[in-house]
Amino acid sequence: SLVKMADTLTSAIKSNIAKPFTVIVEGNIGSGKTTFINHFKKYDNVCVLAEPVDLWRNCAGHNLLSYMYQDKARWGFTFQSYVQLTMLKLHTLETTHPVKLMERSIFSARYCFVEKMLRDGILPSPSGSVLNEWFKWVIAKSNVSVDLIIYLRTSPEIVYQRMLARNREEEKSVPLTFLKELHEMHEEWLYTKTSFSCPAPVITLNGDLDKSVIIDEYKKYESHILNKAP
Ligand code: DCP
Repeated sequence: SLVKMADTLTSAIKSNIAKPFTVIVEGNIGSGKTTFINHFKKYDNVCVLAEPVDLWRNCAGHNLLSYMYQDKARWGFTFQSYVQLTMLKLHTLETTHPVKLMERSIFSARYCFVEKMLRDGILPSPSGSVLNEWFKWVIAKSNVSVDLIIYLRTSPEIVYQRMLARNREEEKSVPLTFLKELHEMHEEWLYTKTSFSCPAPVITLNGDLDKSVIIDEYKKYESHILNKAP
């Protein structure tokens, strides 16, 4: 009947809104996440959520990213607390698109960046605990589920050169050693899988490849990313 058809349609729309096939793109600073994400803007079945860093540069006018790099001990907690909120907003953002493509996630924030600050003693353990309790509550209570992780795997030396070339004001003081350590955080989580659990299967791409050739890499996995794999 017509009523039944309408019901089926409504629930189909609802389930689509509630649960698009969600892909997160991860990798070191300068690994090419933005380039990757931009490639998929041309597909109208994909909701593309790029550049969360722009949000972190403007929290009611405050550039938290800049504060954090200037004084990690003073602003580390504030910054990561805001990152966690912005990521939660993006994870739970409703869309009618069947695929949602996100740059970074609440997971890399916790497992790579907060974890690094904790290990370095930059984030005092009580502050880390507060962030962690928020994180655990969010994971348990909201739908931040992920279906696929694209890991842009890179060499620290290469992303360091890219970071220098990009010349982002806030990142001027970031040394190669930091990128090496952050690389290890990503490796432990997504490659050797020896630190935290992965929220989804991982596809690893060679992020060292130059912009001009990496598009071919994307294409190899396009059907997976668009959830059209046979
Ligand atoms: N950052 C952080 N803590 C987080 C997330 C990011 O300190 N939880 C910092 C690291 C960078 C900046 O924010 O200085 C942006 O990092 P991303 O790796 O998220 O973004 P990029 O623009 O560097 O990615 P890409 O170059 O791969 O497009």
